[in-house]
Amino acid sequence: MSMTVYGAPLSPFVRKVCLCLIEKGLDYELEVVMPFGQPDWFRELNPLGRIPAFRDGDLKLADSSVICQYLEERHPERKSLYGADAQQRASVRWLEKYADYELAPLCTFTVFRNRVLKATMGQPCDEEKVQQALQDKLPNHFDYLETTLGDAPHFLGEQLSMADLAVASQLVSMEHGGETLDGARWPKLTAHYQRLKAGAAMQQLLPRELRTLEKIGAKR
Ligand SMILES: N[C@@H](CCC(=O)N[C@@H](CS)C(=O)NCC(=O)O)C(=O)O
Repeated sequence: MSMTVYGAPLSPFVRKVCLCLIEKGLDYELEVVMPFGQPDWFRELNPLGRIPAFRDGDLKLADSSVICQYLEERHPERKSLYGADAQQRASVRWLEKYADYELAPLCTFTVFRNRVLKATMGQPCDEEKVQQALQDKLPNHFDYLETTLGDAPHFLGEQLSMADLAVASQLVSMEHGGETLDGARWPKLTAHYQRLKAGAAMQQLLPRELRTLEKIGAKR
């Protein structure tokens, strides 16, 4: 039986889980559930009411990192996305957490929410907050990621991991909000993002995301 991801295609956490499934070559269905005004049955999948939630047979899970770590352990025969040893697994989890808890509040919950989501709810964009995120807060995070990446193609070196997918997922949301990385200031991180964005997994997801953006009338 195929697995089901519950959530909206424009959520970076849903995107991260879908990228993980695609990279592992696992079949799944996306059942669209919006982050607000969810149906009552969704609370059974995630009592916190956040997307994504996930079902594999009788197993119900919530939280993108929990879901991706489950997929990693449930399918050891598939490509590993958490590294080869304890040290690599720790760095992947650290960077995944960094993306989810440091980048997300800025890239997604500030830039994307203000520039895209608020308009769909008839609310004004708080451009001051967006500029604060872009000018005062995000540069330190991008400096850190640029240094951590170094000259390697991925955060773990040659091997793709959830660290790459989690960071790129947030940068896609920022780009949906009309902002891209400054390639002159963060050349390595920019090249890393462009490679991931052009990759087969992201290309399976982006056309649908762009159609959704168009449908909700987002200016890009
Ligand atoms: N740590 C969670 C974060 C999920 C999350 O915040 N999802 C947002 C949408 S991008 C949401 O559902 N927000 C609705 C809410 O907080 O009520 C994960 O990794 O899955």
